[in-house]
Amino acid sequence: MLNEFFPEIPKIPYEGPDSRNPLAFKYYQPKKKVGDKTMEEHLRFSVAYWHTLTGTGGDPFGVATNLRPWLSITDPMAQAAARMRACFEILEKLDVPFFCFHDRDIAPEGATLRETNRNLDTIVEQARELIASTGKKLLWGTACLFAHPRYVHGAATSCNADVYAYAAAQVKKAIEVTHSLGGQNYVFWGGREGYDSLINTDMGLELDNLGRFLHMAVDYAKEIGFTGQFLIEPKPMEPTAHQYDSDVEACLNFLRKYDLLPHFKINIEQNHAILAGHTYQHEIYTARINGVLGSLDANEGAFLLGWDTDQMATNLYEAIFPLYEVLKAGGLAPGGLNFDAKLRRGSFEPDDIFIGHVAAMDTYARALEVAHRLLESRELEDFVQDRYASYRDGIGAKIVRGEVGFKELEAYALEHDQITNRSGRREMLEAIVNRYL
Ligand code: XUL
Ligand code: CO
Repeated sequence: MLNEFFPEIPKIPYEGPDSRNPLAFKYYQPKKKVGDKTMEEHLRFSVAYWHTLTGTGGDPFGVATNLRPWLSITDPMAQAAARMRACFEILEKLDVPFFCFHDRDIAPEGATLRETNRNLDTIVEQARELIASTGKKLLWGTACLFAHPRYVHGAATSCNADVYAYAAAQVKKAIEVTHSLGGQNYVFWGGREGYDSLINTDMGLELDNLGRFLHMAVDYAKEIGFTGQFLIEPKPMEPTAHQYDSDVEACLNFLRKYDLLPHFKINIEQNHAILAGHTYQHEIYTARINGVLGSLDANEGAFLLGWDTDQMATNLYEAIFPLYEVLKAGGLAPGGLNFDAKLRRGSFEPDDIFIGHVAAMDTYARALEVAHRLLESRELEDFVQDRYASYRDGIGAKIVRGEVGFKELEAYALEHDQITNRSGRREMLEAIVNRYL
């Protein structure tokens, strides 16, 4: 096992719920069966390279705080290589099967696009060897189309066609790299694809251009034989005032309008859902009933703050219903559960990386068991089924079968205008859920 950067951290053991060791699992047992799959098969955990390896701990008000062993290496490529080795050490010690990255997380930009591509190739070669020797896998790759100043006005929705072309070249390369590492998905999060103000924006052209861009990606993937799942990751705001892929429903509309629906599913992030004024469950449920649930970015936003805090998910209750939806959808694969989460700025010591992931993995493992028991019991399912019983026969069945119009319904209503409703029993159901915690 790799043991270069965190010699004091062992491979995280399972010690069970009574353990008081922050570096031990209380609930996550990869091979434990939950229903017909193991925890590992259900959860498909992934470490997010940008937060866990490249993140500095800096925030808009203060500089970097993270203490990381590889930061003493000053040569940028040597430091990038060290980070990649550290990534695999983390994956092995945590028993996490997957990782995700943006192209620029793993290798630094050079002076030219050619040099940048060469840097990327060098680190990708190293990643390929580490994948081969450890059996770890790439859940998804993506391109960072938002950090560099060239993307100040967006990438595929930039007002500048040269930027559009550069972004296309970058995504082409990122898809090639993802393909070459056996990546199972490729993500498009609309970094700066949106607007700050409509006063200087041609929204129609920008959206048409984004549609064209994604078609080019689909065509190119086909050309090189990349069969991984393309995913769009919605977010309503930040960094722009309005992000075009604002929530699952907006993405569905966009994908339908531009004939992209057959080629894309959705990667749903908790913090983005709550910024959109939705729950995580709402977004996953919406994706499920529209057949586009692709993958999850599992994190937690601060409910009192209006920005993307990307906290490690440790709130058990908040994790249950997302997994309830995943179970109802029949699972996430080839998607997974990516910890797009950063440690708090104050949690800056190297072992916080492990403590944070163990806490989040245990949260999701325990939530999975709760969600599974709840679903198996059918306590909520039966209640909901009964609540809509009026649509199974009589006039309701005719509505569902499309056999009646307004005239027939008016005739029915005139004869049945004394209406009785039944309680929705929300509090009773919430108390039922509490019994499963
Ligand atoms: C940004 C975000 C991204 C995507 C990948 O809010 O979530 O890190 O997950 O580009
Ligand atoms: Co994300």
